[in-house]
Amino acid sequence: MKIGIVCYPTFGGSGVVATELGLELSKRGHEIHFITYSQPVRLELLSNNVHFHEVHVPEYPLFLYQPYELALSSKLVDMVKLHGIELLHVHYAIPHAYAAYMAQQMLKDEGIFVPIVTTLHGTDITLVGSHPFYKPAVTFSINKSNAVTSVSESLKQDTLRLFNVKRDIHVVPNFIDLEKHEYNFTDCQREMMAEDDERIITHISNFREVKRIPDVIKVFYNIQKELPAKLMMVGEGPEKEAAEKLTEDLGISDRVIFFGNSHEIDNILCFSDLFLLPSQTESFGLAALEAMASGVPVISTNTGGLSEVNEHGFSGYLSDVNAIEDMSDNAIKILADLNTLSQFKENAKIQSQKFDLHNIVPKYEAIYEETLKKF
Ligand code: GMT
Repeated sequence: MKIGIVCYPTFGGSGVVATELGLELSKRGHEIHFITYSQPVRLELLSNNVHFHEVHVPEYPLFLYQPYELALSSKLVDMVKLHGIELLHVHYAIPHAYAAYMAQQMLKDEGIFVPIVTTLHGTDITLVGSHPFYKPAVTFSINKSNAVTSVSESLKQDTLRLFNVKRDIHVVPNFIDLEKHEYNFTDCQREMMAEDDERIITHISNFREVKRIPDVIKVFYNIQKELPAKLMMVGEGPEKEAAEKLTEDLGISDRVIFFGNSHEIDNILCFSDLFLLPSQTESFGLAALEAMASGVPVISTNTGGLSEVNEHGFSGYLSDVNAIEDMSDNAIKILADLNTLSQFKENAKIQSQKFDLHNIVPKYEAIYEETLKKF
């Protein structure tokens, strides 16, 4: 199949999933066209069946806001015509599903029909999408898509609760390439980061409010009172500065490393002992899955889709949002004893196998085939 993929090309989970999906589909013989405003961060290699088409938004002084949706829908029309793209798979409803629908209508006028598969990722539904400002456009875009998928059962239920959706929603969980995470502990130069007796705790996110960054620091503060430990904070975002200040106020700044955005996530996870994800809401929690695939147990909240990813008492523990003491106690329970820690590390790997890309990507292929058959 010739598939056009539209996504946010940044470090966010939806862009990562879209990119990994495109790369795997290309290995399975499909021709993939990424159409977005810059080359997706995890898209390192282009080949004869992986293409990237950049959407330019010409600056025009009359516009206070440059119209990205317009530029995207025009680019989609051009690329479908030029490359014979048979199906558009758009990740994140806003504004991608909306722009794809406009492109579909323009193409229809020229006698070309291209179906749209929309994947809902989370914040497009739970945070941004349900805002009264966007709700009519998001409802419209979901209902006009030819197939809709969501990354967890919890997100599907949220979508049905928050929007008047008339479409079936297929749950296709996020996935992981397990081969990429087959590191040996000795490969990752742990000694550069911490002493042998120190435990390494890691958090990776885009440091938005929804991630509850202060809770990460507070849980770590409690852990390091009981055990020698270091905290690796990976990512950039609006909450980062306040987090740095909090570590100083708590007198633990010498034990916390802020990496910023990193292309070495696999390496950081390789030397980590525990992953913290105390989010307010999380439709799936791809970062937690990546951690588990690297053998890192997860302390998370029990919100949204996290309980579909992290298994309480097996791959880690789940607590209520804001339950700092409970999260700290659970973390210490895992970290204090080396046998317990290695059992949880093993379990985390086993849990991640449920999301093996070889089992999940065919689900998308089946949806594409079924959708194409209808038209
Ligand atoms: O929250 C983020 O880190 C970014 C956001 C995005 O849209 O890229 O992530 C959402 O999609 C990811 C991929 O499906 C999920 O793993 C995240 O849980 C989800 N974020 C939220 O629901 C807050």
